[in-house]
Amino acid sequence: MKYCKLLFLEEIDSTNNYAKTHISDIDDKTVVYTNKQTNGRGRFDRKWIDLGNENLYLSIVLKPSENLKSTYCNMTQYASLKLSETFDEYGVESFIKWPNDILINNKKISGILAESVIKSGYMQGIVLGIGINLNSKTNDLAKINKAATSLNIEIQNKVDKNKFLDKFTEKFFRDYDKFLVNGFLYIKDDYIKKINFIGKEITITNMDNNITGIAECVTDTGAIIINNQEFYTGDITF
Ligand code: BT5
Repeated sequence: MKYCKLLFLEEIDSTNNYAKTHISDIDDKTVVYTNKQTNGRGRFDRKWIDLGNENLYLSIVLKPSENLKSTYCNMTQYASLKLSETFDEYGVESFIKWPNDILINNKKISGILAESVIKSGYMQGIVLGIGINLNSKTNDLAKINKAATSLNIEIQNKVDKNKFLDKFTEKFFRDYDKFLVNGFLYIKDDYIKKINFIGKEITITNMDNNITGIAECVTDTGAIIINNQEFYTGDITF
């Protein structure tokens, strides 16, 4: 693994919690991962369900310099593109459900939780938490409150977890420095190919507000335009 450092924990409440608490002791470009996550989190205090130790639960710790902070808000988009490109290598077509899910056959296979760590008004870094279903049982997936899938089911074969981690981290870090400097524009064309709702009517839910309209485009800074308004966060349905 030449692209990043790895920090393995056998069991932890949440790799994001661990990375945030210990951020001062963790180097830039470190991937914290675990076999068992007892209290995995999604956005807005939702849960990320642990489906066993053959799946991936990881947090990438990033500490870019102050002058590159404007790219922070596009980090989830960058990670989702690199994840989707990793799935390509397994011969399955995946889509990015903006802003933070990866879907295969309309079922969620991966989710991303990006959190900034700010101490005394100073940004210490960003923790990109990612859950990826690699080897899960259909029965366990059925217990999740939304349609979910796992790579072993899609390719009808067991997935080597370490190989997947290797492929993903290589993809993520190979382009990361260029992405930091150039921002969303650097990935815009590739990103747009991986989303499937431009030109369709979508509803975006943002802080309990629903806005419905045609998703017009993605801007050079990664926002979605609906009804002439820019959105960087929210949940979409279409
Ligand atoms: C996310 O939130 O999708 C972000 C999930 C991030 C999880 C990783 S695991 C490593 C790191 N440490 C953490 O504590 N978290 C990160 P959100 O968009 O809010 O989606 C949450 C929803 O996804 C839940 O309410 C369920 O509907 C669904 N879900 C939960 N577990 C799932 C799973 N294993 N597979 C597919 N869908 C799941």
